[in-house]
Amino acid sequence: MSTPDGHPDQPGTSGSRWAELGEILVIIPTYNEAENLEPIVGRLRAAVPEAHVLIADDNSPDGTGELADKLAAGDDHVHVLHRQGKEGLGAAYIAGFRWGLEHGYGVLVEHDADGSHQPEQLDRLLDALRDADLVLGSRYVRGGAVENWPKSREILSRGGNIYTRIALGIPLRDATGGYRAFRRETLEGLGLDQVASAGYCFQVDLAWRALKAGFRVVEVPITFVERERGKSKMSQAIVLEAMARVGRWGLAHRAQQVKGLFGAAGKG
Ligand SMILES: Nc1nc2c(ncn2[C@@H]2O[C@H](COP(=O)(O)OP(=O)(O)OP(=O)(O)O)[C@@H](O)[C@H]2O)c(=O)[nH]1
Ligand SMILES: [Mg+2]
Repeated sequence: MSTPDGHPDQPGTSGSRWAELGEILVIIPTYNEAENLEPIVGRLRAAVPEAHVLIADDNSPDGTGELADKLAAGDDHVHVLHRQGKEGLGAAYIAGFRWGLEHGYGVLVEHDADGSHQPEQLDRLLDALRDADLVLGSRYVRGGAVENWPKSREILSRGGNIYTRIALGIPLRDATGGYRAFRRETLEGLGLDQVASAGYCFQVDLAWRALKAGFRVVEVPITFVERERGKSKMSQAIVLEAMARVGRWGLAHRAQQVKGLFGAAGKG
C-alpha cells in the first residue's frame, strides 16, 4: 500500500531488525547547516539503511534547503519539509512529527544535524524502543559521554538536569537532550498541540508529558559530540529562560497535587 508520493503508509519494513515497530523516520531540523547536512544524512543512511530521513528546514539563508532537495532527489528514503522561516527547533520537530504521523511511520526519531548525535548509535535507541514508548539518548547515565565541551558548558547542562529532576520530581538523568526515539502512539498520546515548542523547554516538556501520561520512558547511553562546524543557536539567556519555566511547571504541578490531597481529604 502506498500514498500518492510513493510511501509505504503501513508499518512493516520486512527484513528489518525493527520491523515490529513499523517504518522509521529520522527527523533532522536544520537552520544553516549546509556544511553538516550531507555528511550526517550519509552517515544515517549507512548506519540504518531502512530508516527514512526528513529534513525540516526553516528556509535557511545558507542554502541548506536547496541542498536537502538535491539529496532527496537522489534517494527515495530522504524527504524535505520546507518551512516559511525560523520558528525554533521545537516548532520544526512538531511539524516533522505531524508529517511522519500522516505518512504512517511507526517510529519517529529526533536527530540534530550538527554531528552532536551519532547515527551509528541509533540502533541502541531502536533496540530499546522494543520495550519502551519513548527512548532518550542520555549523556548522563552510565556509559554516556560528552566530547569537546568546555567544563562550563557541561556544568550548565548537568546542573540544568539536576534542577529539572528536582523541580518536576522526575527520575530522568538527561531530560534536555535531543536524541530520542518515539513510538507513534506516544506522540499521538502526548497532545502535540499543547507542547511548549518555544526554546529549550521543548525536550523537557515532551519527556515530562510522556511520563505523566504513563508511557514507558527509558534512557540509553549516547556519546554527545559538540559541533565542529556551523554556528550554535544556543545562548545562556535561552537556558535561564528554560529553567525559570521548568520551575513554574514544577510549582504548578505541586500546587495541583496539594489541591488534590485536600480535595480527597474533604471527601473522606
Ligand atoms: N528548522 C529549524 N532547525 C533549527 C532551529 N534552531 C536550531 N535548529 C536545528 O536544531 C539542531 C540543534 O541546534 P543547535 O544550534 O545545534 O543547538 P544545540 O545543539 O542545543 O546547541 P549547541 O550544543 O551549541 O550546538 C540543529 O540541527 C539545528 O540546525 C530552527 O529555528 N529551525
Ligand atoms: Mg548542537
